[in-house]
Amino acid sequence: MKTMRLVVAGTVGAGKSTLVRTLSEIEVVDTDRTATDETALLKAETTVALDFGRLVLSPSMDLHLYGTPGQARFDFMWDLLIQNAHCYILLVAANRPNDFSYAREIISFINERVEIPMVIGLTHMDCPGALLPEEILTNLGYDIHDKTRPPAVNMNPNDRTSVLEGLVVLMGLVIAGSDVKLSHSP
Ligand SMILES: Nc1nc2c(ncn2[C@@H]2O[C@H](COP(=O)(O)OP(=O)(O)O)[C@@H](O)[C@H]2O)c(=O)[nH]1
Ligand SMILES: [Mg+2]
Repeated sequence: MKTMRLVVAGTVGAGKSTLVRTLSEIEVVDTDRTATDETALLKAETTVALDFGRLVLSPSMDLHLYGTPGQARFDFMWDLLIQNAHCYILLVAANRPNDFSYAREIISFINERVEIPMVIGLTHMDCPGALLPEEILTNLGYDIHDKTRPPAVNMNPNDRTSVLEGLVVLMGLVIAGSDVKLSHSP
């Protein structure tokens, strides 16, 4: 059995834990704890280490999903997870423009360490105040006409179909990247 490891990164409350739960076929192992800092204003629980889920892609391949903690003080976990990842999704909530610069920092953090396929998942597009995809991408530092920039996909992590659409785009990039070597499970 081959294993593909997908990291779900992004800002606090963007939907990382929800995405892992929506996709996973096993009960998710999570490390959500009561939020005690500024995160408590956004939500009661926050991920302190990781969310782990698993999805069988084919008889010979499974997908391991790793949701990262959102807060920068847990960035040692980002490092650990990303060093072993084959690809990643960066989630950003479209209705929280104040978080865009932080999302940009997360992208830089990851891209300084690894060169792996990525997709930008735009969440909360259904919420009041959601910005347009092109506005968000510009704020993340991308030229929207640049054909080499990562694809952006609208997704609601609560909706399995929309998440699978994003996953298909990402898998297309993984397959296109010839140097991706998947690891065999022990
Ligand atoms: N309406 C809506 N709610 C969302 C969307 N994405 C995530 N949420 C909600 O946002 C909240 C925070 O999600 P969570 O997965 O804990 O975020 P995390 O901090 O990135 O792990 C949850 O209540 C989700 O159901 C979206 O696209 N639309
Ligand atoms: Mg979380």
